[in-house]
Amino acid sequence: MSDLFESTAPVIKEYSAQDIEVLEGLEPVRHRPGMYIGGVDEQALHHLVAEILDNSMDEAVAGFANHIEVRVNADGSVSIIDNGRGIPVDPHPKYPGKSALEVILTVLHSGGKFGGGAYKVSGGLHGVGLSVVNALSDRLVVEIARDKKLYRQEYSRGKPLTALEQIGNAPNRRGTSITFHPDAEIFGANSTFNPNKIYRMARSKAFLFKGIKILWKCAPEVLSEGDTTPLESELIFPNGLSDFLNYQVGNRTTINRKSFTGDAELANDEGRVEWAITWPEDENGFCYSYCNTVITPQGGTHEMGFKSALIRGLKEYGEMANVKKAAGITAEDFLSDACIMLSVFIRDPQFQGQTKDKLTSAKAVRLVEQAVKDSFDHWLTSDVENASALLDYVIERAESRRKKKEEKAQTRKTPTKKLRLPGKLADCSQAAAENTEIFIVEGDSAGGSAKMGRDRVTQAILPLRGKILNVASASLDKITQNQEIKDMIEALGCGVKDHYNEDNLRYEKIIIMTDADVDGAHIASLLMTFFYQQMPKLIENGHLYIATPPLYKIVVGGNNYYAQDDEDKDRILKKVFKGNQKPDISRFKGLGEMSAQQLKETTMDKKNRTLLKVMVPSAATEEGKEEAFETRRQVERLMGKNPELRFKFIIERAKFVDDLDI
Ligand code: 0RA
Repeated sequence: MSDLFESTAPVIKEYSAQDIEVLEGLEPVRHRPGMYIGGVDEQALHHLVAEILDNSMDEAVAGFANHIEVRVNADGSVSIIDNGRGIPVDPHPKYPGKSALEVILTVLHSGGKFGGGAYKVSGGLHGVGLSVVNALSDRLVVEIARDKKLYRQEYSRGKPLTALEQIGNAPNRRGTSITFHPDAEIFGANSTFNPNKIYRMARSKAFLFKGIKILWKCAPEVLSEGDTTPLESELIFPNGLSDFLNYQVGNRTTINRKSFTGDAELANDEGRVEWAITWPEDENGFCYSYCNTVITPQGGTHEMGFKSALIRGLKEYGEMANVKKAAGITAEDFLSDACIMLSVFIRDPQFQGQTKDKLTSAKAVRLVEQAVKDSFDHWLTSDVENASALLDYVIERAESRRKKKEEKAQTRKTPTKKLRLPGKLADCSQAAAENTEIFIVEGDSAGGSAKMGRDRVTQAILPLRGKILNVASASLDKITQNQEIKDMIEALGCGVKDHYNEDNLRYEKIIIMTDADVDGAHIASLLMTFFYQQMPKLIENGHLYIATPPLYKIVVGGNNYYAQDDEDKDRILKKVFKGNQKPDISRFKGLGEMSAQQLKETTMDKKNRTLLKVMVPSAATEEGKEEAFETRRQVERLMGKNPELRFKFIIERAKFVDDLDI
């Protein structure tokens, strides 16, 4: 056995140190800076500062530094100086002849690999590493105070200009000083730092981390006229986020007497959370959330946990105070127009996607929720007048939301009002739903052939552009804003979810018609997911169908045959092929390639077509319940928020597919 295994094992190429140099050198960064810092514009330029500052902040958050200096110098360079451990200068074990410092500054993604801060923010536009800043600077000077000695080295465009030198002693001091000047070859000759932007960046960091003192210095030469950025300032905010919130909210009046602010350790030593929230009367809210002092513009799991703690807390308070109406409030009513600042510190955070602006660490939901809940309950009960004012405000918002919704529903029902239908819909002429069909068609061109090939009296066509939103993973807001989905809901007329009313369904059959390829299958599955989630009764009552357009056209001896798939094609060929004839087989690239006549004959005509009926187990019957539950779980698993599950499902089944259509 083991022999066999040995003989078939793949040969793994061994990389030499030289290969690694080639693979990990900094040329790619200079060649394509946009891939690493998101462009070469002003924002990208300031990412360089954020990168260095984040590194010093990591050192502070991990408990090794409490003082940072940020300077904009007269020559247009920026210096960031911290009193952390100092970047290690000893020889690097894996790169003979190089110091750890040089590896960190010249090898991509090498920053946190040895003994780095436990709170390091991985990846993103920030977190690309000091080497990226070094590569894009025409001059970078690093000074390190470590082990009572002072070291210095200069770089240009990613390459050392000098050796690492010991330039003196540092008996009472530790830390890292990095001064860099962005390369005009990359950012253009006229690119300069905006001191105010850097000042605000530094100030945010000071707000976000109470334990830090940031000294700001700006050379007067770099301030343009009218710029009121201070030349020097000591940024230290002992009240952290609470100060930040006060600063952001200013003197606007609030519903609540006092903001709800605080901080707490997360369970199991997982980190910390800090928050500050208030409810402004003008309802001009915001929600700024951060992870390890880096902003998460798209929110994520920490925000979910925080909001969940608050809405649960308020509802429970309402129940306790016997306020019946509190049962109907939602997180939206409570929090969508509040001013929220939320900051978490967790180890090895996970972020979403390319831009990494959303925290996805699953554990953050529960940890933050737990940590905040007690504190919020206490805040509510400690000032009953304050809590009642807030609860009244939220109930009022919930009621006005409900009223608006009712009004909307009312106007929809008014018979004098003409039914609103989407512009893209080619409706059928018959008014009664009986015996009518709507084809939901992928793409405008296919929609065109379908319109021409249809029976105008009973068949309607709604062309959809491209892939529809994956409703299983999108927020309700996104779903209702999506044009394709809006059009579909309007055309069907029956409403969604709790408002679904089959009496208003405008067609008897809803037929999904997409290309006979993987993309088409994907769109069909997205559409089925949509119906399954938003109008399950429509499926249960047998209204949803899938059209089966052919994949091949076969011409033999002047006769046309259409085949659904390869099996079908072989079957037809076997049946009709005669020795002396030469069959002409063509494959349709999509519905749009078929003529209106072909589409009618093969796919739409009630006499010739094959429709697949979409069915799900009905939750209405006892035996169906279990199965229906399992189906829902499976749909959630495959189409829902967690792409890993979908990926796993596809990978697991991929081995059974021998003819992947790519
Ligand atoms: C790698 C390892 C260690 C610290 C640092 C990097 C470090 C990087 C920067 C960047 C700016 N300031 C910094 N301070 C430290 C850990 C060294 C140790 O274990 O002593």
